[in-house]
Amino acid sequence: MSLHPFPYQLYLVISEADCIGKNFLTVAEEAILGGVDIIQLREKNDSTELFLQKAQKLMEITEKYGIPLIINDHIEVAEKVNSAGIHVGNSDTAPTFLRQRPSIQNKIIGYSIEYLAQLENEQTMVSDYLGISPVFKTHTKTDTITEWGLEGVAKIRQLTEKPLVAIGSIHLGNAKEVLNAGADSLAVVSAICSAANPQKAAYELKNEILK
Ligand code: TZP
Ligand code: MG
Repeated sequence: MSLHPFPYQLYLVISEADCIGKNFLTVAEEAILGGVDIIQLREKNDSTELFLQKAQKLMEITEKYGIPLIINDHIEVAEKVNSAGIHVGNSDTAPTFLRQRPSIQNKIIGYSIEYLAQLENEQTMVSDYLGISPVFKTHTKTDTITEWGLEGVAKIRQLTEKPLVAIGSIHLGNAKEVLNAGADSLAVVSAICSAANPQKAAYELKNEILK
């Protein structure tokens, strides 16, 4: 059983590099004002120190609005900012390890599903939510294995009762069909970070989810 319910339907994954020409902290705040329910900070190339600095600044904003902050795959940063959660992929630190680590074990643990056999492993069992990664081909992350498509989302839905967070080229035009296929939550980078008006983009996505 999951320790955490997962009432976060619109999930922003953010990095400084994905917010070209904008301040990522401003994008995050606007996204929250537009209706984002949860934010993950995903910095793949930063030193621990830089990642930590960004996480601390972002935490000030997420705390102000009572929005959970998830740290992508960096235990030390997650511990130091006391994030609400941590998200790991298939080749990162194992969720079973995270569940045993006192400073992490009560956090929300997210785990990306890149192939079906993962659904049978213990990592899936101990995770609070599963990322369906990616649903559609995306320029934002290119080292992916399976493009699940809507059929893949539906198949995963049949095989698990864990909350499912869909990610990969999700936007206003396909949001509803991804939800109808069985996702509980939609995670986006570009649809909000690259939008001319991130607040409006978040608002429209949230409205589409709630429709
Ligand atoms: N994991 C799977 S796809 C992806 C991540 C982090 C990137 C999604 O970005 P976008 O711009 O919403 O397609
Ligand atoms: Mg990772």
